[in-house]
Amino acid sequence: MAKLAVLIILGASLALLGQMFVAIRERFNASREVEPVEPRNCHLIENLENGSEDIDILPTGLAFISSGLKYPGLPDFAPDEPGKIFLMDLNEQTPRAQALKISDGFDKSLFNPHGISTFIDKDGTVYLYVVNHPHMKSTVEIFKFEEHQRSLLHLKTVRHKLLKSVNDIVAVGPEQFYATRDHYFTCFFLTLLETILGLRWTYVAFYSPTEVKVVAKGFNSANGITASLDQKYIYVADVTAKNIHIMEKHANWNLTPLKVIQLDTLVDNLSVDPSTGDILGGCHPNAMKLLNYDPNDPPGSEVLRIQNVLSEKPRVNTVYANNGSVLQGSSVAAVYHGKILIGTVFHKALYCVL
Ligand SMILES: [Ca+2]
Ligand SMILES: [Ca+2]
Repeated sequence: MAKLAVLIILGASLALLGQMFVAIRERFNASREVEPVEPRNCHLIENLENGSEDIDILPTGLAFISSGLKYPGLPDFAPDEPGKIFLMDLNEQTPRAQALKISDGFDKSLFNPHGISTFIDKDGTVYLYVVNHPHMKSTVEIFKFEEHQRSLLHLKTVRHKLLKSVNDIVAVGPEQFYATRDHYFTCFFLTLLETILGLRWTYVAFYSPTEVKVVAKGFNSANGITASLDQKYIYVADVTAKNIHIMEKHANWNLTPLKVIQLDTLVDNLSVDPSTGDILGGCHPNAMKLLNYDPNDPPGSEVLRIQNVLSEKPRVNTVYANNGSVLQGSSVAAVYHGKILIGTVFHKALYCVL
């Protein structure tokens, strides 16, 4: 009898494990391959070899690029080098990426930049907000951009108990922003478990010097975040749920869900086309290849454009798709006057004229 009980328990455990294995493969699109979609006029950007996880382009065509992210479980080609913020002027005939100087009074040796966002104040001052992970913790660094010196002046480090495992931010004021939390747990093993179990314990937090609060919750893994051109809506990518949440923003900064755009790819960072309001998503077509990195079968890249975001039937087009032979692990895309920049978590970055 005891043997039978052991056998039943073993059988049930194996069945459960099998089910979990299938669920993980499905969640990470483990068997998906991409059909190539490659604009003709593209080239890899010199100097950007170790990631370009997030990109934010100013209305003047200056692009900020965060590079050198160290993130548990993901490849890193320069583990001993601190991260950097690069600048590119997309008005130039052949734009080059140049690392920005960072003022003293900020520990550059621990700089581990992740999501970024810019904010232009009424007087024209440009602020750059950067999610930073010194010692794998989360802070938000606020810099003032000094264009003539091509440098960043560090103003403030924001820390808060609600700002844990921060992935991306969108600045909505000189000291106000929304931030996504991508995992509930901070220990790597538990983060893996929460992904496997499909827990919906992550959220969007709002920060201001006087008030910090959770404004939207119930995401598998809240990742990229941005605002609509009119600032009335906030768009949030839930990467492992493979969708984008459209949320209405209220005067008290609370968010209410409006709709969800379901996709078949793991959406990372979002940007908005300044000329159309379309959403551009940097996506991971097969995240299993990202987590089990093999240079001989690398993770691919995919950029989607979502038109008529607020309509009943938004249109989804593929702007770029590659199996990893050119670009691996795309995490963001942003456009300016017919040009597109595509960034990656740990690989290179691509510039195309569309
Ligand atoms: Ca961002
Ligand atoms: Ca991200």
